[in-house]
Amino acid sequence: MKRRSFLKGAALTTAAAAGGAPFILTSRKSGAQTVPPVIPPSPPTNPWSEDLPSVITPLPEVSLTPAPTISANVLGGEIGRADHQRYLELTAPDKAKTPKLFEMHAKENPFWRFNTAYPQQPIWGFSGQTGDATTPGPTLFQRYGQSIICRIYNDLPANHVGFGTPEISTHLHNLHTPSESDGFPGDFYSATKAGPFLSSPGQFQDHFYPNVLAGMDTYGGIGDPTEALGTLWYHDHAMDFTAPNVYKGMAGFYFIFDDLDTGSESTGLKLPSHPYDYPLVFQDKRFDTNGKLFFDQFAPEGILGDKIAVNGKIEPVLHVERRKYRFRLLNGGPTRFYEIYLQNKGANTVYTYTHISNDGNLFPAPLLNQFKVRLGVAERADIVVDFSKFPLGTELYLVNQLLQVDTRGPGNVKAPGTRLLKLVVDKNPANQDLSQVPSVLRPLPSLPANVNTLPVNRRWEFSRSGGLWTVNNQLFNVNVVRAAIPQGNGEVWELVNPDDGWQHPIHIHFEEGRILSKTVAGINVAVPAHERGRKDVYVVGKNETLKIFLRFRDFKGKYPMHCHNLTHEDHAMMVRWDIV
Ligand SMILES: [Cu+2]
Repeated sequence: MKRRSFLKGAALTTAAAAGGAPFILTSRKSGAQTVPPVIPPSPPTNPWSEDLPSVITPLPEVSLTPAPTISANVLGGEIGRADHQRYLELTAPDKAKTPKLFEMHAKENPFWRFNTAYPQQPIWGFSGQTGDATTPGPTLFQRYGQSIICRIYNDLPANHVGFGTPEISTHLHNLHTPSESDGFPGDFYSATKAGPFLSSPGQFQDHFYPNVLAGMDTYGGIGDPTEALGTLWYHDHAMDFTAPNVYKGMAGFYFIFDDLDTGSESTGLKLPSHPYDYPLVFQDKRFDTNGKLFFDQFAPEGILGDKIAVNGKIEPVLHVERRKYRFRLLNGGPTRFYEIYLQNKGANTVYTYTHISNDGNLFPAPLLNQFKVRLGVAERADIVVDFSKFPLGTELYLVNQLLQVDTRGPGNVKAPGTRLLKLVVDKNPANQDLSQVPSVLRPLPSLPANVNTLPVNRRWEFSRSGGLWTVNNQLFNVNVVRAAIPQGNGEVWELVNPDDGWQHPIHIHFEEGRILSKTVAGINVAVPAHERGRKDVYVVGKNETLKIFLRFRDFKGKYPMHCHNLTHEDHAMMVRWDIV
């Protein structure tokens, strides 16, 4: 809180005194860099000049030295975290088994190229045990019922100059993860600094991801299979600096499979599978006149990117085969909303696809023949595109048709939109495409019979105060528990946006919830089909109130709820709630 009031307060005051010119101040480390009051547009890029890899490489299993321990191995270089909850019980053979081991390094890559028109420049990303950091970082392929330890080293440059902070707290959004491994914003660390709840700094943290399903204690085994997620992502969540750190590149995907969504085209649902199961993250970026990534981490309204990186590249190309693909779309922020269409080269035809999942959760039944999907920050959509209907040589584009001119929220939809990714259908499939999208996917968990008449347990109002962002008129304070929730509770929460200007994609960590009702200016409106399943990001539009149902099962400890507009989150639209 002191850091925020000092740095952000000072920046705002200075900016105001200087006639509104914003400053880039770096966190605790370096001097100020004055920027012009009006940010010029990003310089031109060379579209379609670089290919994305046709096949992604899953993060490999490794051995860890020193071996992982239940209590923090502080002498071995680990941060002073709390003990892993329920570790012995969860890693038993009949639960989630002995953990498989993985290792990642958060570090700088000095030679990243967002586009061939821009110079090589530093990004912050993740690598595996060896190799260069990339953005997005490595994709983890995991399975429910098989726990893992993911050791994350912080190798970021301690003497860094520029936006961002070299302390990290990596959040895996939205695995059913014990609090001490969840990447709580206050649990940031480096070799020399540690957040207020850690007993010491360190070079790495062991994250225990039990890969169990919510409802384990009531359902038994590894939990309720209707609570499975499929598409998750990890990203830095360091308090007050999530926006600049994620903007610098610190994010990646985590796929998780089970007996239904197996990751194989010959078992379970037989959805298109690796290498035809492909992640795509969209991130809005702004570049200065030299083509260097630009951000103002002290502007509480944030920065609207005018270039959209797709997997870390502006206007890249993906070569595909004439068959079905599962694309896992993610809005990686910081600010923009997207509405994604598949369009032909002449920009006069849009094609349909099958929408199978929202926020990583398969629908009970696929939404067929969809033309569009809208994504607020951190929302995910899995879509299946069948390229077999296109002749060899066809060029297609994923486009964004949602206009947005400021950071408040999206405007109208307007064709033809902005091309984000070029898809070239230039190969016949090596093998017959046996994948399918069955008419039944994953059933929804049951809700209490009286869920629609249950009283509202908590009401959260997201608004603006003194130029910053508040929840129930308060800024985030990492020490204040705004809700102490008994473990096992099911609760009804109201998310309220009283403002007619801004839209807030609200993320609640830990368990998936359900939207019970939506009202706009007091009038009940229908919940759209793709929002009727399970969710973990709830876009609260202008003058909107959402009533949601959530459960808080299996683990204890501190978790946050926050706006996932990364700038709002840092300035400080977040609350801490604890399961007790
Ligand atoms: Cu917001």
